[in-house]
Amino acid sequence: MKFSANFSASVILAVLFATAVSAAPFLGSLKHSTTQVRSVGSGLVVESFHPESTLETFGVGGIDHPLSTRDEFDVKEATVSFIQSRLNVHPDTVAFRTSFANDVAQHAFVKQQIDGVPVANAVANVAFNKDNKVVSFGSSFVNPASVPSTTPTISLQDAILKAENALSGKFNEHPPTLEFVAKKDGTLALTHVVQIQNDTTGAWFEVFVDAHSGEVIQLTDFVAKASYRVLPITKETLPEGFEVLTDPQNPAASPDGWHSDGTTSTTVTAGNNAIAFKGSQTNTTSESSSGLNFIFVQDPSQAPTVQVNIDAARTNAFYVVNTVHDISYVYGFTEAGFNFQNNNFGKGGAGNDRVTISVQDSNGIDNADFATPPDGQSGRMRMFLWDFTNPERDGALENDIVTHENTHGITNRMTGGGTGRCLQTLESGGMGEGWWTEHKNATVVDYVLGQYVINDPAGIRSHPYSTDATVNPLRYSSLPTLNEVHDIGEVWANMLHNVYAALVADHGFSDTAHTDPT
Ligand SMILES: *[C@@H]1O[C@H](CO)[C@@H](O)[C@H](O)[C@H]1NC(C)=O
Ligand SMILES: *[C@@H]1O[C@H](CO)[C@@H](O)[C@H](O)[C@H]1NC(C)=O
Ligand SMILES: *[C@@H]1O[C@H](CO)[C@@H](O)[C@H](O)[C@H]1NC(C)=O
Ligand SMILES: [Ca+2]
Repeated sequence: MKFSANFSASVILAVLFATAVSAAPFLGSLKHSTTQVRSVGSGLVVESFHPESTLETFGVGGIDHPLSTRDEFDVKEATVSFIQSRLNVHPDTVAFRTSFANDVAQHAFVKQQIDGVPVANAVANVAFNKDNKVVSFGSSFVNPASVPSTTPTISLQDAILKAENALSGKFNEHPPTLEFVAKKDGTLALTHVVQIQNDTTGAWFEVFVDAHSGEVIQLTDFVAKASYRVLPITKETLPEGFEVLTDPQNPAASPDGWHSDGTTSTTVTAGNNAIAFKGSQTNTTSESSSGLNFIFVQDPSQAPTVQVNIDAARTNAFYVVNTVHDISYVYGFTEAGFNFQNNNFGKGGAGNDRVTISVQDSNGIDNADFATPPDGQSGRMRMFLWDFTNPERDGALENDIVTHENTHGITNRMTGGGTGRCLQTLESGGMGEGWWTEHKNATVVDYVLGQYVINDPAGIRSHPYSTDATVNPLRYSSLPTLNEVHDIGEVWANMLHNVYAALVADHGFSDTAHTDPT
């Protein structure tokens, strides 16, 4: 159908939506699910709007679509005719975009279109089963109160300038489009859609500039944010309290973040440096409630094995191992230094060896371990439950234990050229002990390992690590009397603690030491 812009829009809308059943209303009460406020660039605040969506499911058997009686199934025609009948809209309103099929279903995706212009934030999806019946239908189609002219009054060139200034970046030459955006007040805006990047900050936005007013009215942030509810790396044990951290990764060490190897992205605790799981290595999906939001509120009154506590534990272990990866990376444990990464980004060393973290591993109790095969094979971390308390406690929630295990991997890889063969004798094995990350300031306090899991302030070693010889009398000369790897490790750890204290006394403490090795 071809009409002049204003005429067609109002007539089509009036007719098409007169009896619409599922076109989304603009409800102010749906604030949290429909709007995203972002502060960007030079003080600009943009409230992006995503119309409410409806979802209907029709059981595994599904329901017919209007073209079901035809011999040939055409996913495009079936989708368009189903949406047309379900929403009681004209076929021209439904712009088929794409589809894909897997073993059990075929999924089709469409955009709403008004007068030939797509509505960027009004979409729908239909799933068909193998018998070509409709099993589910989701829609955020809108019924706008008014439609502006489809001829821009602001030129594309001006829109690009606006976007570049507002977002502090450069237009990246990706072909711009002209699209409608449904606004919260029920109106539509015609927009120039351009991509803006800033190579320094890594920012990458899709910017919707109103083609009549020149205002930036909507943003898509292509840089995925990840949030984790964890015990931050400068805290040692759980009573110090969880915090929600957003994007804690260091781009200098993990250029594609913690959930991508450059080719495959995930929304679970799996990425280029580590994968954390309970059960099998593929069993990471249930923890991912929405996107990259790993917000699981650990419940200390319940067993560590209830789902939310498993999820909290693998989130924390994943966070700690990735953080230790990023810290050790800037100090030289890089791809060429035989570190643990799946993709080495062409920077040397052997890849495909991210750390596998088995939380609540069923093969042990009251312990944890780390196996370090040669560069090119994954380091294997196993975290066990501790049964000193009721309910039991989870080693994955005590940062010093996770860090301690992880540093076995670092010391075993950084000695002997990545073979994992070097620290095999008793004394050298002990040298793999005793590294930690919880220093907060220049005050070097005595250090206790494992006090949370065994619920004893003295921890699991014979003495706290201390600069005070009356608190910890262990010296290098103690070694000949010791015959167990952890006992020997304690001595080395205490020496390391004293070296650290001496360095801080001489050079001071740096708040940015975890990201800035200078
Ligand atoms: C990118 O961001 C940096 C830091 O905010 C800023 O100094 C620079 O001007 C921006 N680049 C462009 C092209 O706007
Ligand atoms: C997956 O993890 C759950 C706990 O989150 C566990 O009960 C189940 O046995 C695991 N399944 C496999 C196949 O490992
Ligand atoms: C300094 O660090 C010590 C030990 O980590 C801690 O107990 C203390 O609260 C910290 N002080 C400040 C001001 O953060
Ligand atoms: Ca490696």
